[in-house]
Amino acid sequence: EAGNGRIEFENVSFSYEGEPVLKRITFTCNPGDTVGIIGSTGSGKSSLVNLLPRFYDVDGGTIKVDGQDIRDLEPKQLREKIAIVPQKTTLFTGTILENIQWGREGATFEEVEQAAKMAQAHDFITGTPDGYNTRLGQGGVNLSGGQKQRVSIARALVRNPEILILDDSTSAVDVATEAKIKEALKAYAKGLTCLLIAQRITSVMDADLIVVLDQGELVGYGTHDELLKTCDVYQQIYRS
Ligand code: DUT
Repeated sequence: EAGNGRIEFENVSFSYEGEPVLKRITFTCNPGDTVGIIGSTGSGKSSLVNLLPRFYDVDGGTIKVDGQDIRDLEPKQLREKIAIVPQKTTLFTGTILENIQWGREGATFEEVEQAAKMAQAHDFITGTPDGYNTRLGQGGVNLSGGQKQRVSIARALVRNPEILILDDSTSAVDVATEAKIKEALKAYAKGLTCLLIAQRITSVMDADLIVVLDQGELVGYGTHDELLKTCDVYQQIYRS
């Protein structure tokens, strides 16, 4: 019954230095679900997702992945299950291919291409002078913000995770392309649980579940339609 990519937060509390940033957060993501996370700046969205790869550990409560407390997983197991595209993503001086392979150097060209297609990066990559062998950075090509974000998503996908975390990773991508990325993630054969932090409400409206954070508290948890009826904070975000 513990399927692949199930996430359970149980009464999770967290603080950096004293000041509580997350307060008794409880929610569950089912395998294959896309879960949107929304809330004003500083509400704790990044902190919440950064607990999953154990960039930080909880002060109280438990986070389980596929039924196991993440503190009981080997770092290697955790890295195989979870891929995160951080808010500030970094591409290095090297080819686009090398940048996508980073973290899984053994990935074949076909795997890289498949990941790039899902991330809606393949078309602009093949439009650059040397395609996947185009060099980025110093002495090479500079990509736009949205293109960099898509290469970063491809880099996460090539690792074949069960859980993909996108921390504001489509903020510079246009709405139509973002929709295509989300479609591709949904269609992914193996199933992929996706946590999607976004500023735009349109980015999360169609998610299976939306988590609404406000000053470190979970103030809403449901679908768009449910939250419009039940969650003041969500209504405010929707109207603004
Ligand atoms: N915070 C720290 N240290 C850090 C990161 C964040 O003290 O290294 C604080 C800032 C804020 C709270 O934690 O008061 C939550 O920050 P977080 O970045 O998790 O919030 P967010 O909802 O992701 O904000 P944004 O939408 O601006 O990214």
